[in-house]
Amino acid sequence: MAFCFTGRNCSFGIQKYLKLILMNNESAYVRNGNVTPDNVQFYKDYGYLICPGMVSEQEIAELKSETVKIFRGERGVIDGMIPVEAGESDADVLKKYVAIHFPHKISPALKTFLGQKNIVEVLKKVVSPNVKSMQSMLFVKGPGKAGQAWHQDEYYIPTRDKSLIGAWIAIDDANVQNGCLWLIPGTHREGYIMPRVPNSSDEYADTDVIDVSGYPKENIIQVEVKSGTVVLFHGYLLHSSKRNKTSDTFRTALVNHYMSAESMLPWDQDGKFKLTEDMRDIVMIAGKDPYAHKPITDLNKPYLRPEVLEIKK
Ligand SMILES: O=C(O)CCC(=O)C(=O)O
Repeated sequence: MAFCFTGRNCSFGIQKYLKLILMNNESAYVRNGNVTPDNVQFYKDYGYLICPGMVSEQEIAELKSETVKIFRGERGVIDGMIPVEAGESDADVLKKYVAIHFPHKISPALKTFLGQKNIVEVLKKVVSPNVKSMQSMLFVKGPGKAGQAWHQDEYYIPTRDKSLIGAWIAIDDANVQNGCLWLIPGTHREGYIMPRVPNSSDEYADTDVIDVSGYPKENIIQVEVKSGTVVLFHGYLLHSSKRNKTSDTFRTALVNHYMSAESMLPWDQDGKFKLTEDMRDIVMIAGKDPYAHKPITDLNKPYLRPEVLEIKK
């Protein structure tokens, strides 16, 4: 029998042990920023890597302070922002929001952070020596806020070579209670964008979801991580996060998306922009840009994530 990566077609005996094997597999962990050949192989096989301590305490403190400034409107007021009242605490300000898309467009600190050196070193090994970034998202996900339904990021950001990768940076500790990431290892290898059905779970903000009921529960991983950990995951990997069920804890995370610079990016932002063969609102992160003869554009504007996300038309 061929080895099954997702567990969907495994016999029960194998299913039971797959999660255990993955969670205890040292190859899933990038230690001290040192990417080993086993890490690279693990990413190919299972579509994710966990990098504890990849972002320093000082960088985390800077990200926290920048998050507050962004949501207080100090980096520019974004449509939908609620004016801050005199004396309002940071927590009370942040509780009003779920996330902002493209914060690097207004925050020089977050634009610089796209090139965080430890993350770049991993990307160069698992994606390509030539890497570009096209999007960032800053989640605050305060108490009670809903999570993101099962999805694949390449549904939204289609590359031509399946090289999309998310670098999910835990600014706060993330755990099951406050809505950590959930992944189904190996699903990126199924190699296609899966159909979506209406969502009926109030765990999620989205009106649609990929039905994951065919995967054994044993193979779905809850990625509980400490602040400063980076979780890297493939653009075809099934992932989600549930509602923050705490009454007083945020689950702040910055997600930067990257891809190989060799691939063009036919991305129309869910119909927001005219579809072109290569969306050039990018930031080069490493190596050479084969398309440097084409100008870099400034298309995307930051926007606040709505509490309910409509199905992509
Ligand atoms: O952080 C989350 O809650 C969800 C993140 C996510 O789905 C993504 O980065 O694509």
